[in-house]
Amino acid sequence: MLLRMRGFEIHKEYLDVAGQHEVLEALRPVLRAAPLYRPDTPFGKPMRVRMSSAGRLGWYSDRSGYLYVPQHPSGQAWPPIPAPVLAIWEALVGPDRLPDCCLINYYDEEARMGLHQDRDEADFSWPVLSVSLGDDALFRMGNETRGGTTESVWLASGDVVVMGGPARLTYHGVDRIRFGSSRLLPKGGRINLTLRVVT
Ligand SMILES: O=C(O)CCC(=O)C(=O)O
Ligand SMILES: [Mn+2]
Repeated sequence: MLLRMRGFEIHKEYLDVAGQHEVLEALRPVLRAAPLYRPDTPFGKPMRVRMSSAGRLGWYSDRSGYLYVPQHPSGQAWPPIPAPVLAIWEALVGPDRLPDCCLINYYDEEARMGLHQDRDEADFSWPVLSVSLGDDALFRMGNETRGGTTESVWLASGDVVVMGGPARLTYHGVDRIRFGSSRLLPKGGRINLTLRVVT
C-alpha cells in the first residue's frame, strides 16, 4: 500500500517477512566489518542512535561537523552495499544511478532522532530512500523550513519511504520507537537504512 504524506512516498509493507530477513542477513557481514558506533554531534553530545555505513562513502559526524568519508572510524573502507538493499533502490528509484551510501542507524529502546534535513549531499534531485527493519518507529514529517505543523506516521518493519521531489529537503525525525513491537531483531530495537546519492 502506498501512502503519500507531504511529498513522502510511504510504501507500507514493501518487504514481506522473508524479504526483511534477506536484508537483515545481508547486513550481518556488513556490521561485522563495520561495527555500529556512536558518533559525536557537532554540539559535542553523542548521538542517541548507533551508526555505521556501507558503500563508497559513509555519513560521519564529529565535533567539526557532518561529512561523508570513505572509511569507518577503524580506518577500514566501508563494505559494499548489499545486493538486496540495492534491489529496493533499483525497483523504486531506478537502475541509472546507484546510491553511494547506505547509512545504517540502530535505535535501541531510548533512541530517537530530532527533526532535521538531509542536506550533506551534492545533488538533491536524487531521493533519499529509507528502509525500516524491526520495531515500529513514530516518524514525524514537517516542512522545508523549521517550524510549522507536522504529521506523523508509524513505520513498521518492511516499510520503505522515498523522500524525493518536494520532500527531499523536508524536515523529518523519529520521536520514539515501540520497543519489542517486532520479533525480527533478536535483541529488539530498530534498524533504519537510508540510501543516498552523495556526489
Ligand atoms: O530512522 C528513520 O526512519 C529516519 C532516519 C533519518 O532520517 C536519517 O538517517 O537521516
Ligand atoms: Mn534524515
